[in-house]
Amino acid sequence: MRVFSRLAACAVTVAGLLAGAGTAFAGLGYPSPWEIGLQQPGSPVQTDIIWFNDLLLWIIGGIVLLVFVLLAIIIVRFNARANPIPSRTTHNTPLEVMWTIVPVIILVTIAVPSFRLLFLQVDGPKPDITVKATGHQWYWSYSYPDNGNFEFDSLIVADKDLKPGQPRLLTADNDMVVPVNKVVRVLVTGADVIHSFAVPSFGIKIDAIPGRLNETWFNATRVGMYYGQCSQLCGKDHAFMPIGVRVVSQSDFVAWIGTAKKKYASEGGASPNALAAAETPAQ
Ligand SMILES: [Cu+2]
Repeated sequence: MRVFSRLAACAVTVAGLLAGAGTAFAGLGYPSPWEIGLQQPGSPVQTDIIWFNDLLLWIIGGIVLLVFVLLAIIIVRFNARANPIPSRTTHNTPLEVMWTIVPVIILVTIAVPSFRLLFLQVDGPKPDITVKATGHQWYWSYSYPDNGNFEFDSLIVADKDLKPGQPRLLTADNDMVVPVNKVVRVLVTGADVIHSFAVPSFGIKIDAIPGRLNETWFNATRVGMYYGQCSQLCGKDHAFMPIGVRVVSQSDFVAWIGTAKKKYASEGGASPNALAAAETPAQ
C-alpha cells in the first residue's frame, strides 16, 4: 500500500502547487498569462467566490482520491488470482448507512455557503451610487441616473490605437468610472438583443435583456482598472464590446462627474459611432 500513499502525497502536492500558482499568476482586474486560477478579488463577492471555488476544489479532490484508492485496492486485492474464492456478502447495514449519510453531509456542507453566496450576489448592501449599463450591438453605454443622468457610449479601442499598458480587446474609449469603497448598484439592460455584463474581478455577471432591468452590485476595494467582456453571444462583434471600469478616489470621482456632465451633455446623447452601430442590422 506504500505506493498508494506516495501517489496520494504526490497528488496533494500537485494540487497545492496548482492552487498556489493560480493565485500567484492571477491579475487584479485583468487576465494574465499562465493564469489558471480566478482573477484576484476587487469586490467582496469575488473574495467569497474564490473561497467557495477553493472549498469545492478540496472536496472534489478528496472524493476523486477516495474513489481512486478504493479502485486500486479492489484491483490489487480482489482480482481473480489474488482472491480466487469471492465473498458472497450482499448487504452490510453500517456500510450502507454510511454511504448514504456521508454524501448528505458533503452536499449540506456545499449547500450552506452556496446559498449564502447566492443571496449576497442578489441582495447587496444599500447602494451609494447607481450606474445603468445598456448593452448594444456592439458596445456598452453607461448612464448615471443619480449624478445628473448623463449617458455616454463605450466602444472598443482598435489595436492600432492602443496606448502602452492598455490590454488588447479589453480597452474601451470611455470607461465606466466609479468611486472606491462605495457600493455601486449596476442596473443592466439590453437595447437590441441579449448581452451580458461581466467583470470577473468583481465577481459579477448578469444578463442584459431587452425590456428588462436586471440588477447587480459591487464594492471596489482598490483603485485601478478592471476589465470585463460581454458574456452572452450577441452577434458578430460580440468579442469586441469590452467593459472597462475605472475605480478612482471619491474626490476624483466628483471631479470626473463634473467634467463628464459637460462633455457628454454636449454630445446630445448618442455619438456618431453609436448611430452607425444602431443602423447595422441585427445578426
Ligand atoms: Cu455579446
